[in-house]
Amino acid sequence: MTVLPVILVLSGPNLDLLGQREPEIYGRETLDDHVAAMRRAAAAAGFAVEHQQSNAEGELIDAIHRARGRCAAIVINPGAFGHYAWGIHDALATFDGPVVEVHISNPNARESWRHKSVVAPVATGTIAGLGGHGYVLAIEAVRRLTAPGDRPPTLER
Ligand code: CA2
Repeated sequence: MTVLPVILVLSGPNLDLLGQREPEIYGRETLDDHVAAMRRAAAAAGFAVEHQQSNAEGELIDAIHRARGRCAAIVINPGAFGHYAWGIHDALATFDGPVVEVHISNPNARESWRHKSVVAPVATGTIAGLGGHGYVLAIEAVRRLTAPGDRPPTLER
């Protein structure tokens, strides 16, 4: 049996409510829909997806700790934690593989308190404002970031 490398996908607070409110900002798809799309994209690229949603910062930090040395990459939509949760920043800084930050909306086009990301400084890259498609793009980014000889030029240094 082949064991596929695992991408840990983390979803922060309130993202469990996707599809139920504010569809004009976050779309009509549920979090389960996004995870299913990521699993399909990941399987096609030879990865497995492990997903965890939590409304508690400590649970997300624990999940990042468990990923160290075990998961190939982390894709994280930290939700509102992304704007102030330095514990998540510090945990991600201890992770050796690529970290892709995803936001469904474009926080930079919204209220000023959403303009700061404490995850961005420890992320390999950020995808924002592209709706749910950003999640699938994040899987493609992980594929490229983990493929020898297929890394974006800015990371070849
Ligand atoms: O655009 C994103 O993905 C966000 O990470 C979503 C967060 C927000 O605080 C960030 O600034 C940007 C909020 C997620 C809340 O999700 C809801 C889902 C359904 C209804 C209401 C909120």
